[in-house]
Amino acid sequence: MPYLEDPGPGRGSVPARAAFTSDAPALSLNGTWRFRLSPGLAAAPAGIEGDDFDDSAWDELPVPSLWQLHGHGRPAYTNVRYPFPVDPPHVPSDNPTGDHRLRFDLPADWPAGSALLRFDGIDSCGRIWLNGTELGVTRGSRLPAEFEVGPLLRPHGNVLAVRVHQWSAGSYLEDQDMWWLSGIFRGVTLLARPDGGIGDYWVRADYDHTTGLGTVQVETGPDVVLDIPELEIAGHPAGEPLALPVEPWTAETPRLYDGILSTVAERVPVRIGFRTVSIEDGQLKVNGRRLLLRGVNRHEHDPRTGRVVSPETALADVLLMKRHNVNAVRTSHYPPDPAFLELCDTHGLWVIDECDLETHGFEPLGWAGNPSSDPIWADAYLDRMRRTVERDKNRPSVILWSLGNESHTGENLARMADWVRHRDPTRPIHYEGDHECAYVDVHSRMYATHEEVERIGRREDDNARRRDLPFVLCEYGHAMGNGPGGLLEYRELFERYPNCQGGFVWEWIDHGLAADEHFAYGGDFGEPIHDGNFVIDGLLFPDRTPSPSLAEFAKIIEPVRISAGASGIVVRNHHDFVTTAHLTFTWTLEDEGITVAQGVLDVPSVPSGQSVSVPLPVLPATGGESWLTVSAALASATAWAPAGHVVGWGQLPVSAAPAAAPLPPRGPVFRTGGRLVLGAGAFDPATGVLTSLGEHAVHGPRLDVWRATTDNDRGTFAGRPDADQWREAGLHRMQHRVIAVDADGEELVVRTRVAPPALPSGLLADYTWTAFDDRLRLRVAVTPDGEFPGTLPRLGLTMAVPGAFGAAEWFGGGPGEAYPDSRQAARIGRFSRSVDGLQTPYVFPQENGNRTAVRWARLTAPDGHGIQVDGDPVFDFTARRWTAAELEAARHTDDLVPGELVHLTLDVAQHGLGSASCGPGVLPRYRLVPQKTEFTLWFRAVRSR
Ligand code: IPT
Repeated sequence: MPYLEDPGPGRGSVPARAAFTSDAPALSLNGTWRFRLSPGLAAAPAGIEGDDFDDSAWDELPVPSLWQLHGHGRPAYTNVRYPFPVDPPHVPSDNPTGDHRLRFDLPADWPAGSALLRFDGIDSCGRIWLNGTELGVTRGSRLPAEFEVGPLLRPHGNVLAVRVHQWSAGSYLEDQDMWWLSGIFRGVTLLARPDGGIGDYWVRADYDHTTGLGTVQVETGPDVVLDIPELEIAGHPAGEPLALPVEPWTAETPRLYDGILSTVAERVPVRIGFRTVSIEDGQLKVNGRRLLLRGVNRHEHDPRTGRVVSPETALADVLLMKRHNVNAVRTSHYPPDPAFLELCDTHGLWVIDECDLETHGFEPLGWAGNPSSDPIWADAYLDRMRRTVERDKNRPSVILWSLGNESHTGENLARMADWVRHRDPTRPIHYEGDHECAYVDVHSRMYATHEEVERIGRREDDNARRRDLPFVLCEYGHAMGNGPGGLLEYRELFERYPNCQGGFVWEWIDHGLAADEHFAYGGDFGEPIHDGNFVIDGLLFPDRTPSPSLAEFAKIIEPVRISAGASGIVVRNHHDFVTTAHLTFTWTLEDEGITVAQGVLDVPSVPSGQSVSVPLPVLPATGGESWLTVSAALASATAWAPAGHVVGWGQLPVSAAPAAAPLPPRGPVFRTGGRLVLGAGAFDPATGVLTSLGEHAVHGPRLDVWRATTDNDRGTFAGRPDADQWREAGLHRMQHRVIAVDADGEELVVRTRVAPPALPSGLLADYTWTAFDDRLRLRVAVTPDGEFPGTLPRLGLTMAVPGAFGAAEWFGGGPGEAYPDSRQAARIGRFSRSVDGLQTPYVFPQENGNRTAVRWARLTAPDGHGIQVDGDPVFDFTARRWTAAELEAARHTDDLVPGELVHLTLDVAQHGLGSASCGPGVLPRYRLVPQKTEFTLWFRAVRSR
């Protein structure tokens, strides 16, 4: 069988073993290689393995890299569909083939004897030669392969040739939702293997929480001894169990003991974490405690290098996760670069380590021909699982093995599970696709609705086996574009039902690729079939700037929750293990958003799962609306954040805004110069629309219910998309009919009907303007007229103001955007941003930037002049340099071109966000159903203080 179409594992490599470093010589072969891309195997040059092959005309390419990101070929994105005919195990003859060559010398002191050439990842299939001899073929892109090369090495002028094919039989097993990219994308290393060295090892370190004793026993070769200086262990025969009092490893307390495994020939540094994973009473536990997984799904992604992720980038991910209260990672959907897992050990993250396996492209075919149940693939499945487990078995952070993703079910998966259970009985098995839970230890679902999670929590599942297993959502909270909404309600379920042990938000980072002035997504490279921006669904933007959803998630999963109680401040500790002794509590009193007093709050140490109530501090009197903010921060620096880093906060209302003294209205309305004038406002007599406020030209406010649809508004997973219903109702093109402009008294009353073309239903909107001192009060009454179906995107006003008003300041919810079902991260305070800084740059432009619960907002020009809007009591607003229609039409961030005006939305309500791009829609309580609504806003021209 031609090797490209061989459904089995690769060939020629040595048995899988743990990833580790030692004091034996090692030579990194990363760097600049020679490279040539051919359109297929037939067109590839012959003899590339030869010493005298002339590659001087070839290009240079860094290794590791993915060649499509270095000007050879183009990236392509599909989610589920294979971009080639489904004809397993065959692949197209037009199979981009990248030949890589490196000439290298050995260091002068390189020892004779055995040496392994290690490839940490080649996508998708590599054929390898050293000094003219073929070593073998790799498959399993995100798994290592090592080849014995000792006898082939020469001191100088070694020639390593690697022929990499974009497509191989293995591609059928690698249909993950991500870019199709090819190359030697992880490190290449030459490792000297001393005689009598340590070929492989497995540090099995358990912790007995009932006795406080750790047990360590190393499965390795003969004559290996273990030293753990910190525990005064020296020269212990590694294979013999050792029990001693230790501090356990948990994601909250990532306690590692440095040790050394040694033989006369080799020393291997090891970091030992003592912990025991178990399933008891239908709950997943570590060291005897139930876990609540506050997790994310992490793909390896860098906007410039794709799945080539540097150690710095891996560290950035871990630090960002830890600083946002994330405690778990699912390595969707392949084992990550090994460096990432070491960071998880060091900094503390629970890991589901997932095998490199997905055959999702068979789903649209009704799973006909799915490799999971076809014996010709059985060895490949087992090989992938074996290489995953052997590589990562020493990582205490790994608490579950996952067989893969979206590969339906079948005998090959069951065999993988059998093998794991036998090889590593210490870690339970996860695989979402085993719906009957026939061969897994954990019940897992993706994107289940709140109702379904609730049923599982109540143990109402009619499948008895499933009912008694711990439950996790391996994917939920699809973070595509603006959203998700509804995370809070999932948290409530995880806290209510002990068997519902949390989940993993889909997903950590947008896979946008850096293009000239924007981030590219599917279709931007001319792919004939693609899935557009479905690859842009992370909590981070592609450049790793947090999107608002990460702040929201961090707030929802905060490990310490602070709230108002009957007799003071309630502090609840939601850590799974630690007390609050490592935290300092401080309070700040703000009067209308200005700090007037602060102090330290004395909070006794709270054990995990418990709460205390502490009295309010003595507070000075305030004149305006005031709030007490209490924060819990790290008392001292950790490896992942500085001292003072806030892990949780809460706000308590202290005093309300004083009631304003009633003022006499300042009518009547008069006509002058073809305008209607009332107080500080001038109006168009025909339309009743405000045209100036003080000295400033404005247009509007007028009723408006449209928003530039979000990915979730357009999402199809929860039935008919809201956006379709809104469009069908014509909400994006409402027309205004002026029924009457009544300017005869103290007030200006404008009656209108706002309705879509071609339809009989509409909204009656009455605007009543009254002038007081320098302010105008606007009362709006909205009444649905006729059968108004479904929901509205938003309900409020739009208004255009001069483009010079580029600075915003507000008192209300902030600092970030918020929507009804995604507003936990918004606190009440006084914030300022430029208008440009109010925008959230979603890679695929859409509604964004809404500030909620706003008491007042001011927009001013550099000279301090501007306007202020006051709520009665509150409103939501956005301010942008383009209209909602322009935002809706944009496809990339740089399509948004600032216009001459600033467009404001001033809303009484917004429809929720939901998660329908891949999950449930907006929960009933957050749906904006049209009904008779009245709201009031105040307007005035200001000069900022
Ligand atoms: C699920 C996949 O497991 C994941 O890889 C990703 O594609 C995600 O959806 C959507 O972004 S698959 C599923 C919802 C059918």
